[in-house]
Amino acid sequence: MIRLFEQHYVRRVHELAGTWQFQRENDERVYHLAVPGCWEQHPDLAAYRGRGEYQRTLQVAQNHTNLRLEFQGVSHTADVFLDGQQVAHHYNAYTPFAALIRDVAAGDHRLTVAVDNRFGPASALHKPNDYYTYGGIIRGVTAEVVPDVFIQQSHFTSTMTATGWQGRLQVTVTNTAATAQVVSVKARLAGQKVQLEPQTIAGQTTAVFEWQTDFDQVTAWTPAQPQLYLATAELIQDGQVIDDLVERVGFRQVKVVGNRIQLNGQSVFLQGFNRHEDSVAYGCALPFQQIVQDLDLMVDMGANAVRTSHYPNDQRFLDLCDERGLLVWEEAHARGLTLAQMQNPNFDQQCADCNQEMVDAHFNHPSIVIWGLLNECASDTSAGRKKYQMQYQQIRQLDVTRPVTSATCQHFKDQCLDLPDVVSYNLYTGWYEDGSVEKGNDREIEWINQTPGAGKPMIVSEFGAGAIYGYRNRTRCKWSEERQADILGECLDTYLNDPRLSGAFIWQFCDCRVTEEEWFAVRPRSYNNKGILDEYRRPKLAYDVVKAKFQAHLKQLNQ
Ligand code: ADA
Repeated sequence: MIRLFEQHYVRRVHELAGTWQFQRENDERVYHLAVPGCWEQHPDLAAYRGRGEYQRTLQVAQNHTNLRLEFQGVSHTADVFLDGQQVAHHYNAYTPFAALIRDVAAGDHRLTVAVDNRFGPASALHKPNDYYTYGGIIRGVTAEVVPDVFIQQSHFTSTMTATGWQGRLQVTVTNTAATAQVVSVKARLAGQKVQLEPQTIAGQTTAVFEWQTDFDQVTAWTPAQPQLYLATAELIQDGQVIDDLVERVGFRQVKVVGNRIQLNGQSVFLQGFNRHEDSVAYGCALPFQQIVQDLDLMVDMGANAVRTSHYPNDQRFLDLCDERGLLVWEEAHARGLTLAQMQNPNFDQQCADCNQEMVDAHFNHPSIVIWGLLNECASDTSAGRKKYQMQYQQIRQLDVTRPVTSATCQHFKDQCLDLPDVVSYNLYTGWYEDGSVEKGNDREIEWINQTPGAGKPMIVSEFGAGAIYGYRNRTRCKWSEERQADILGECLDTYLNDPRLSGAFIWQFCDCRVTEEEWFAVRPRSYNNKGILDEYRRPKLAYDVVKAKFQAHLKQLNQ
C-alpha cells in the first residue's frame, strides 16, 4: 500500500511488493528479501554496509507500453536497470523518484535495482550518524502504464477569503512524445468541476493547467475536524480520458503573524515528538500497522504535532496525519553537518534535490504546516550561512504557503536567525548540561531577542534525556527511567507554560538504532536511548509523565 486513498482509476498501477532476489556484491548467494524492506532484516545482512542487487521479473502485457516505475524510497543510492539498460539513478533514501521507459515490448523483462548504503565522499547527507542508514528498497515500488502525455503532478493551495475559501489546483502535464500534443484537463473538487482550455504541448516539454475558484461551502481542515476532499484531475485527448491523478487535500491556511503561528487565523501551539522511522523488527521500512501504532501512541500521550526528524517521511504516515489532524513539521534530510561536511562538493546538489523532491511529493498534505531544513548544521559560520540562505530561497520558491525553520544548537553564536520564519532551538538542559531548565530557557530566549530572530515565533525543537528500558535505580542516576521521567517533567512544566513559545517537541518518540562508527561511546547499545518508548514500543516511566502533562495542556489549549 503506497497511499491511503486511490490515486488512479484510469492509469493502470501495479505494486511491485513481495520478495525480490538479492545478491550482495562479490557474493554468490541469492537471498529472497522483502520489498519494501531493509536488508538488515536478514540475519546474514544485519550489519551489512555495502552494495547489492535486487532483481525481479516484470511482465508487460502489450507492445509499445510506456512504463513509469516509481520508487518511494531506496536507501541510499539506487541505479535502476531494465533488461540491463540503466533507466534511473537516485541518491537519498527518503525521497521518491521515477524512471520512464517508453515503448516497451510485451513479454517478460528483468528489473534490477543496484542499491548502495555505503558512506564516503559521494554521499554528503548519509553519513555515520545518530540514526541508522539502512540498506535496501525501503518503501513501496509501483509500475504504471502511462500514455505519451500524462499527468506529472497536481498541487493544491487554499486561501481564506471573507466568505470562505479560494482554492487553486495546478496540474502539471508532461509530453514524452517527440511531437506536439493537444490535451485538456478536467478537474473536480468539493462538488465543483471544470474543463480547462486545451493546450498544445511541444514534444518533450511540460505544461501547467491551472484552476482557481471560490469554494464557499467547504469545511476547513482543522486538528479537531480534519476534513479532507479528493481533487481529481483527468487528462483529455480527442474526447477521451487518457490519464488521471487524484490527490487528497484540505482547506486550511498557515501563517506567521507576529510571534505566533496561525492555522486558519487561530494561534496554535505545537506539542509533540521528534520521530525517527525506526523499529527493531523492520529497520526504517515500517509496515502500516507499525505506523498506525506510532500515531496512536503519540495521540494517546496528548501530542498534536510531530517533527519528521531528520528526513521526509513515508507518504502513508503523512496520509494518516492528514486523517487524524496531527500537525507536521516535515524536515528535509540533513543532520548535524559540520562546515567541512557542508562543503562536500555534492552537498548543494544533494540538498537541492531532496528539498525539491520533498516539496513536490508532499505539497498537498494539509497536515504539513512547517518545512524544516538543515538540523544542527554550521549556522554559526559565514560560509554555512550562505548555504542556509540558498536553501531558504529554494524552498520558498517551491512553496510560498508554509513557514520554514531550522533547528539550531549554535547557542549564542548562530548567524542565521534572520532567515527562518520560526526560530527553533534544541536544548538539552538536565541531560548534557545540568542546571535549571527554566533558567536555561530564559538565557536562550534573552539571546534570541538580541538577534534578528527577535519577534518571530519560537519553538523548542528538541529536549529530552536518555533512559535504558527496564533500568530502574532509586538514586535516579542518569540512564535510569526515573531520571528521564524527572527531566522530561521539568522540561514540560517549563516549556508548556512559557507564553513566549509556540511549540515544544520531545526528543524523541522511541529509541532508534545509530551507526556504531563515531557514536558507540555515547550511545549505549548503539541506540539513541532518549525514546519515551524503546525500539519495541515498550513505554518507559516517562510515558505517563508526558501523557499527563501533554493532555492537561491540550485541554487548556482547546478551551
Ligand atoms: C540533537 C540532534 C538529534 C539527536 C539529539 C541527541 O540535537 O538533532 O538528532 O542527536 O541531539 O540525542 O543528542
